[in-house]
Amino acid sequence: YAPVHESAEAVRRWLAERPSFALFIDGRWQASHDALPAIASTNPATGDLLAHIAQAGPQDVDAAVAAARRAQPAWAALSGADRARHLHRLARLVHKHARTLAVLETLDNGKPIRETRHIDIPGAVRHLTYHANQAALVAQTFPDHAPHGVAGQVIPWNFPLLMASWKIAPALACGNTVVLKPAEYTSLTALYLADLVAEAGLPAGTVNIVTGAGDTGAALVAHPGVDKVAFTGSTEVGRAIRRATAGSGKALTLELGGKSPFIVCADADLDAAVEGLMSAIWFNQGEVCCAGSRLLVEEAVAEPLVAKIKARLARLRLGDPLDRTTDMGALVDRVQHERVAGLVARAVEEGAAPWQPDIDCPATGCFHRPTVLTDVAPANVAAREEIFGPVLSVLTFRTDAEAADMANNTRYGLAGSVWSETGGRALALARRIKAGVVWVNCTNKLDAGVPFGGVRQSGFGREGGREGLLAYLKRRDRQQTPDTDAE
Ligand code: TXE
Repeated sequence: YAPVHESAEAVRRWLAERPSFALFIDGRWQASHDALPAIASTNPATGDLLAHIAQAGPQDVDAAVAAARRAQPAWAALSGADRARHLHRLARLVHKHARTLAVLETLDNGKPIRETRHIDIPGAVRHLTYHANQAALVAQTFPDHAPHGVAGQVIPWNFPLLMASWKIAPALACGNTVVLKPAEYTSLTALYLADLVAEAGLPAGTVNIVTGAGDTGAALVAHPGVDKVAFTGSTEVGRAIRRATAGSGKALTLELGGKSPFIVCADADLDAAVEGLMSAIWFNQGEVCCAGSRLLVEEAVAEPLVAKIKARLARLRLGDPLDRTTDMGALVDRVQHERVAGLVARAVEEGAAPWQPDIDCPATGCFHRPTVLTDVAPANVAAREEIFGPVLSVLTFRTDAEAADMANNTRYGLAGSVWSETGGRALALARRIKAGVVWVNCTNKLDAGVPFGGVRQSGFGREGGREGLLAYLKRRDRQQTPDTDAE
C-alpha cells in the first residue's frame, strides 16, 4: 500500500497541471465552444478549491455526440475479442492508478479513503474487467442483437468512478459508443479516467466526457443523435428525463432513489444486524441509493436493538476522509448537507425523536453526525422521503404481515433486507417485498455479474449481469446482417 500522502502528492501534481479542465471529445481535450462559466469543484471536508471544470453547452454536447456517432460503426465492427482487449487495457490502467484515483475520489466526494481504496476503485476495475470478458462473448450470447448506437449517460455523485464504469463498461462491451456526463460535484475521477481512456488507446470518439450541471445532462439526453439514455440519480430528474425522451424512440433505463426497508425479526442475530446496519445506512455517509434507511424492527427486540445501535455508533470515527482510521467522512456538498439537516429538522417537527452519538465532529466542512430517529410515524417525512444522508428511521412491527405492509408502504422499490435466524420465515417475508433486490441476513451485496435496479418509482432496467448487457442491445431486424448494422 502506497501511503496516502504519496498518492495525495500525485493528485496535487495532476490537479496543478490543469487547474481548469476542458472537455474530452473525440479522443482529445477540447475547450468549450459555448464558453459557459466554469464550475468550481471543492473538497467538501475542507471547503478548499480543487479545480475548475468546464460547463458543456449545446454546441459542446453536439460535438461530443457527433464524435461518438462517427466512431460507433468501426467500434461495433471490431471483433468482440478486440473490444475486450481495449477494455482490459483500460481496466489495467485504472488498477495501476488505483491509489491516485482513491485519493482523488476522497478529496472530491468526501468519502473515507478506506472506502475508495477498498470499494469504489476496485469495484470500477471489477466492472471493467467483467465487461471486457463479456465483450468477447456478446456476439455469441446474443446473436440476434445489435448495439443501440450512441449511449448518452448521466451519473450521480455518490460513487463517481464506480458509476462511470457501471455505465461505460457494458455500453462499450456491446459495441455502443458513449457520451458520459458526470455529476457537477464530482467530475474529477471521470476526467482522470479520460486520460486513461486516451492512454489505453481506445479509438477517438469511443468515450466522450462532457462535464456540467443539469442543463448539460438535459441537452445530452434530448439530443437526437443519442440512441440510448442511461441515468442514475434522483426520481425527480428521472421523471423529467422520461418525459424528455418520450416518443423519441430512444431506449431508456433509469436507476433512481430508494427508501429501502431493513427488517429485523425478533429471532435475528442482533449483533449481526447491527453490523449490517453499519453498512446499510452509515457506509458512504448514507449517500447510497439502496441504503437501508428504514429500520423495521419487531417490537419485542426494538429496545435492545436500538441500544446496541447506539453503543456501536458511539465508537464510530467521523472526520478527516484521508485518515485511514476514519469510518465516516463528509457529505458531498453544502447543498446536500443543508438538505439532510433540513429533512432531519422536519422529521423532528413531525414528532420523531432524534439521537446522535457524542463523538468528535469537525466544526467546519460538510460533516453530519450519524443520526437515529425513533418514534417515527409512517406518515413522518423520515419514513417517506429519501434523505440520502447518515440518518436511520426506526419503526416497529408486531406481525410479519404488518412488516411486509410497512416495507411496501413507499413509492420506491429499489432494495430491502430481512434478518431472521429462521430461514423459511426470512424467505417468506423477502418474497413479499416489492423491490429489485432483497438480501437475507446481509446487505449491499452488489456485483458486476448480478443485475441491479428498481421497480416502482426507483426506476426500471437493470445494470450488471446478462440483463445489464441486454440494456445496451436491441433486437436485430431479420433482414439486417451484422455488416449492414455496422455501416
Ligand atoms: O440529484 P440529480 P441531486 C437523490 C438524493 C439526493 C437528491 C438530490 O435524494 O439528495 O437526489 O441530488 C444530472 N436532465 N439522489 O440534485 O439532480 C446532474 O447534473 C439530465 C439519489 O444531485 O438527480 C447529475 O449528473 N440530467 C441518487 C445527475 O443528474 C440532469 C443519486 C444526478 O443529479 C438533469 C443522486 C436534467 N434535467 C441523487 N438535472 C441515487 N439514487 O443514486 C440534473 N441532472
